[in-house]
Amino acid sequence: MSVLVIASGNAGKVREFAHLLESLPLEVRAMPEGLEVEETGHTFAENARQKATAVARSTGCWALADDSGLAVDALGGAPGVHSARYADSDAARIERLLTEMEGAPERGACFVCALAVADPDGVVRLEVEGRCPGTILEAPRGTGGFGYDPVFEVAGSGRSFAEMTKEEKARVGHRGRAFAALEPQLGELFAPEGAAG
Ligand code: ITT
Repeated sequence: MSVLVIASGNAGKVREFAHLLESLPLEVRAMPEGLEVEETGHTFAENARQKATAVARSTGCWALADDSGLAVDALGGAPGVHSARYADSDAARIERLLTEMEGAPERGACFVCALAVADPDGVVRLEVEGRCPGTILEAPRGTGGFGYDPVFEVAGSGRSFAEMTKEEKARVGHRGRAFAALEPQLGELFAPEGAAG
């Protein structure tokens, strides 16, 4: 069975991928500890490519990377590709976002997820993007998920990501949507005959 390394140090993402990848004939592995990849891109797609390539080269395995974040209309698209660097912890990131949004009448936002798959030589073989529109709540709601989940209400659902089960978030969320586009291509790449090594 081919090995696919999840090129992410974010435990929340890794949990979601473990669930999303369950039915594929792949041995899914975590990224080696201590491996840090610089993210210098200006887009989610560029950063996803950088992470996939670096982790594939350093492990000699196929690698799946995710670069994602929250683009808030009232903040001109921030925190965007800087979503992880916005503050030091999930709680501090949420607090900063709510402070910057205080009194904002327009609370529209969009979660974006870019995925890239690199082969063991570091060549990017697959790329997709998924989006999920919604609004920023005035206060956190729910206990599930990770990151900004408690303050992001999914358009048309009346619920935050943190109030959804992992199956629901996988169905409507940015990562689940990106993965739905990737899955058939991954299936082809790792099909039993002529499978990628
Ligand atoms: P890796 O680069 O190691 O994967 P990271 O946390 O640094 O981990 P990113 O650079 O892609 O990842 O930053 C994305 C940030 O956006 C992440 O830290 C969360 O704060 C937020 N984020 C992404 N997807 C999210 C989701 O599904 N729910 C809540 N917050 C999310």
